Amino acid sequence: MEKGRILLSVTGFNPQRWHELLAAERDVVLKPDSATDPSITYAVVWKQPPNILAKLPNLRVIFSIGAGVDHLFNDPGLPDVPIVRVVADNLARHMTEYVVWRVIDHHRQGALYRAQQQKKIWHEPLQRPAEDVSVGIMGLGQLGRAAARTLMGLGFRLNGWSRTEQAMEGVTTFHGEQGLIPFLNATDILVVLLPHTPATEGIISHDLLRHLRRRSALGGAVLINAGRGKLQKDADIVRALDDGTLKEASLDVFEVEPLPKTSPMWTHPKVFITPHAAATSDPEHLIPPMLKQMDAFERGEPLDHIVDRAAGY
Ligand code: NDP
Ligand code: OXD
Repeated sequence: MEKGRILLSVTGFNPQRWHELLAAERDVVLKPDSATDPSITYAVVWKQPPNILAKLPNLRVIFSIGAGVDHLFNDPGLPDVPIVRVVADNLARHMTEYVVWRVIDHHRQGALYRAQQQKKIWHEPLQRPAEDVSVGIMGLGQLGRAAARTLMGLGFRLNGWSRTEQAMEGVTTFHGEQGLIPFLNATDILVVLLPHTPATEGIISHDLLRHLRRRSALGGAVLINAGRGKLQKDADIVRALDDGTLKEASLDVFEVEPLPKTSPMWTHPKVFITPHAAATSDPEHLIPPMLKQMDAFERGEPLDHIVDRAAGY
């Protein structure tokens, strides 16, 4: 098979570096010259405009620029070719940093110390050890497992929830609908690393949050969402923070992004916000394995990290 051409289609950020690295080895089209460019074999995409892929007659593989592929499924004309998503140590480390940063900040009472500093208060609050705190990872996949491993090393107790039955040493695992409430009941800090699929949309509701452990070593339950904004109901989170169902939240993702200026989350004293920046795809690390996969595909070898379309991730 000949070296296939690539369509690079991105919205929301400047793809210059992605272009340079891909173009070092292959012919790259930034905008298809014609809507039906027959020379394009691969598409490398992040939120591509709807229906552009459907018009490429010889498209063989779609590469998602992110680990999440919900951005692709928004396209009503998504062709029926394999979709490869990002699975990379670099991304997992990046996400682990974010999760550990937020877990530690909540555990070590960062918000309280920041408030004390504002008022020049010298006071040491009671600090419970990590072993008294259970972190529940919702979505025990590539990123959830990486974060769990590091948190375990810090002494936290770990629970994990997945769609299918999973095992991980040192982690108490739960799965499926029947495992959800027991998982929440055993969790003080809920870390959401699920994909956005029809089954997970809106799952982080007030009703779900009220099942978290209240008698917690932290003095209340904590939510950290670095999965997707559409997993959560923003208004329910605000309600949960206001009525004490949640003590604090760290949110990297929101129902609408960028988070509208009118959102009460921006100024909520119990919310810590980052702008969908928990683990940004880094072309320097992600392009080389992508190009390797294209070479392997052309030698007739199987692709890695193919999305299960029926499951939606
Ligand atoms: P994986 O596919 O490796 O893991 C997904 C996990 O979620 C699996 O454990 C899976 O269960 C579980 N899951 C999926 N659907 C359900 C369900 N209906 N009920 C229960 N569990 C479910 O994904 P990654 O770990 O690589 O990535 C996770 C998500 O993180 C991405 O989809 C993306 O949305 C988000 N992300 C966010 C970033 C950011 O910067 N904020 C950066 C990168 C990713 P099972 O094990 O049974 O398959
Ligand atoms: C991803 C993301 O899915 O950056 O990789 O959100």
